[in-house]
Amino acid sequence: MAFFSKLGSKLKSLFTSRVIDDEFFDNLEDTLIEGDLGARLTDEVISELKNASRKDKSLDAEKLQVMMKEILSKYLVPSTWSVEKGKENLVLVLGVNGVGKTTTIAKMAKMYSKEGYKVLLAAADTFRAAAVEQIDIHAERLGIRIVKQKTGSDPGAVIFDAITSARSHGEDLIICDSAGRMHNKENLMKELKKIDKVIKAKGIDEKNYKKFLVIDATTGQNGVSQALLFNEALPLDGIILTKYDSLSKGGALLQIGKMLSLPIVFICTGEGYDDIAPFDRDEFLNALVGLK
Ligand SMILES: Nc1nc2c(ncn2[C@@H]2O[C@H](COP(=O)(O)OP(=O)(O)OP(=O)(O)O)[C@@H](O)[C@H]2O)c(=O)[nH]1
Ligand SMILES: [Mg+2]
Repeated sequence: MAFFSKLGSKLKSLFTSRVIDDEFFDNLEDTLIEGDLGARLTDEVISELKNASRKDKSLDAEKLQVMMKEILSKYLVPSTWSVEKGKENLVLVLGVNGVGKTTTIAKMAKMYSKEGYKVLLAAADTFRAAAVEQIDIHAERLGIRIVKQKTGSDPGAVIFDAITSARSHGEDLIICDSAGRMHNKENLMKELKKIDKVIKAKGIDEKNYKKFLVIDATTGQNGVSQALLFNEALPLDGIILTKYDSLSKGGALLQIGKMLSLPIVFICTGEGYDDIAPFDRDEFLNALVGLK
């Protein structure tokens, strides 16, 4: 999968064109801040690299670049989640409006059904007009069963029905859409907690129930606040990064990793159904620090 990290291309030219001096570190610092790594993580990277280069004068730019990759790698944990065949698995997809929840759900549905799983979609974004229709169109195109009610109905009830329905039809994976916006943030968080209660009350095994937050790679710093907010309402199990194909920087993912140590499940790089892949840390970091 090809990544186009803006941060990566800046770092690549910085690491190849310069001698290691104060100006280099100043430039590096500016680039990392601009790439959404945030002040704390940037400080950590700069001071570790400065220390290393002070201790060992023979460290060239390339070695420092590799070192930077190592520093950052501890904040990106690949997910070990997998769907357990023959069991009830449920994924609740969360995120603010427009990040790519519904598109990602369609991608996951296609991917897992291709792998031989029986997938059921739950249209639990009942808040936004046309949201039900949107996921329904994907279900139709992909030939995947969907449980839905009309706009304005209770999202918890939709998921309740979906679980009941999956039990009688034998689907192994239920993927639930959710609203990205309500009248206000408090309402949204309250609603999500209610949904979570319904899922637990239905007796889905906790180890097969996952709450994944979708983060848009182009939003930068905002993605960090979103992760903190959702995680406070409902403890998250992982992050899905979308839109890592346009002018994204990707640094926010590292900040989220540093603050919440959440595993990264998938990276999405386009609007097509197949533009999704499990998170590959090495590949991601090479692109991010400009090593490839
Ligand atoms: N370039 C690119 N676009 C994407 C990606 N994922 C989603 N999109 C686009 O982003 C827009 C919003 O996607 P949706 O899936 O509707 O987002 P959502 O989170 O469900 O939005 P709401 O239902 O309004 O909360 C659409 O135009 C998608 O085609 C991606 O990985 N790359
Ligand atoms: Mg949607």
